Amino acid sequence: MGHFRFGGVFYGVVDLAETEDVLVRAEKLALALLSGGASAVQVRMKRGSTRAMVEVARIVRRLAREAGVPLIVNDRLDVALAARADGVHLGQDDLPLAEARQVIAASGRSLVVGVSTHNLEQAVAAARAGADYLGFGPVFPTSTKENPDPVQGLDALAQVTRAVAPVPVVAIGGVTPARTRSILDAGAACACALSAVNSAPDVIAAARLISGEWAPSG
Ligand code: 3NM
Repeated sequence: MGHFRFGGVFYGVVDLAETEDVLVRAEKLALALLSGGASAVQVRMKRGSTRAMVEVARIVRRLAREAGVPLIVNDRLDVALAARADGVHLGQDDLPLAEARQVIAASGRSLVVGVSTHNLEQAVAAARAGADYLGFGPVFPTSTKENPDPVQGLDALAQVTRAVAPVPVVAIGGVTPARTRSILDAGAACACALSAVNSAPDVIAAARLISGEWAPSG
């Protein structure tokens, strides 16, 4: 598969930190992110049962399909396949890319595979290994991720986007509407915000502030 193309610049994450009411929360948050113009939605559940993850992914998949945007499942290729997601996003400690590709090939399906990277070396390695897109961060300080890697900054982001082009880079970590322009100027394809959008008083409005920042063409 060639590298992936996002239809816009906001990558939304249905991040479910709690284990209560996940189905209701997932539906509500996914709807808001999609209404706010997300061009991809990821389901991220660090806690909770595998069964709940599959149910959540199915709910979000239905909404994403209606909106015409891809659903990506974080960490778990089995859940992505079971819920017929469009892609999987792998961290540095998850299934390695080559093994993930083998499992996907055996399933007879075609999935987008994104890989989280936290420095230039990891980014170049993931691009060489054939990731469809890269996550890169934390670009700015974040309090959402447990044990985040060292903050990379905009200059490192620009270096990475140049080094891995044309593989699209999704910038993550401390992303806000106000920081989106600088992120896109550094060459990122997408800005991925968790707390700045999902915890905003008006999630749709916060998402729109990011998705409205179209990247320069070319
Ligand atoms: N991954 P917020 S930073 C999930 O560096 C995640 O790869 C990161 O949350 C990475 O937008 C992060 O609230 C958390 O800072 C991003």
